[in-house]
Amino acid sequence: MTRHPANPILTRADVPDLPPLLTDATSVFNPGAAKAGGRYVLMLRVQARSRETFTMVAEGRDGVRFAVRPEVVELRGLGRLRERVYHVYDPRVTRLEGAYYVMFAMDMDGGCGLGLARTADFEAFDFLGLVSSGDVRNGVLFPEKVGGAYLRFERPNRARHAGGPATGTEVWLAESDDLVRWRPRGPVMAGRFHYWDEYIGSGPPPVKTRRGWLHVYHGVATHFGSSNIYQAGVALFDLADPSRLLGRSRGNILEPREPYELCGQVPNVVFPSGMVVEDTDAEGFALESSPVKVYYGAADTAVGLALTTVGDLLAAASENEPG
Ligand code: BMA
Repeated sequence: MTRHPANPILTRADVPDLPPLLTDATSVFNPGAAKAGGRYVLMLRVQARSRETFTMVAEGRDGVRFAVRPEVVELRGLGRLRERVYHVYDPRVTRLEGAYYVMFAMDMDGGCGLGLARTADFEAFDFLGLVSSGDVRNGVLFPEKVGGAYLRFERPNRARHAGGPATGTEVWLAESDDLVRWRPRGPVMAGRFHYWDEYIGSGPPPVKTRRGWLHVYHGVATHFGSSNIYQAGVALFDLADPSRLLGRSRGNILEPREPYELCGQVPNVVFPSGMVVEDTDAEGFALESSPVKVYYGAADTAVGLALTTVGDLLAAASENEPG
């Protein structure tokens, strides 16, 4: 992938003050993305100096320059949840059956869970519930039913970096009839110990192509147990049976190199979370020639934009396994 020359496309300086909640924001990162009615929309993870997390919406016409709306997203109905939610973060946006669904992580007393919200217009958001059990993160909804069921990838948190939060080495596939109650089907992709993606988790939601479900993900390399390196890679899953991994990039396709990726709240991080595919055919398959915009969090501090095409991602996903 190639970095856009305007990177980082959003920094804390772009976040409007909303006193007393938010003044002089600390960081803005890990955005969900969609193209809705000709405009590009980002759902941003904004952190305040109180270390509270807010979700904010940014909009733009060209996918590069964004204006952050001066309001905090309210998830209608979240207050009805019995668990206390400390942080809502890392939203992933999927267009499904004519609406936009946002799946996000929620930090609670018992660990991390997945929450789901629906919006028609990125103005009003309805919270649909806590949609996971156990400690899990990086939930991404498929854009359509497959074999009669709604599907998502998710990443159970069953491992831990030295001194760090719970993380995971496997992406799982889960299915649902109503988007609220989910049944895990099993692991579909594992981390490659010793190489670039030892710990893994989904990035943006999978994209339908004629050759399979194209899926950008993140991999974490532990570097002598000190600084973990977060990178982006790409995998391909079977169209009819997305539990079948068809291919996977041998190396990463984006790694921290620029100062805004190497330095920040959490150094050495590129964290892909939003993806816009420009061109699809009449049946909704992404065209191989289509430009792709990948939005990513840089060092848990700013938002970067990387450019590629569906064809280039497919080529990278057929390189396959080291080790
Ligand atoms: C992961 C997630 C991301 C974050 C990354 C780097 O485990 O929590 O939200 O960007 O760590 O800190």
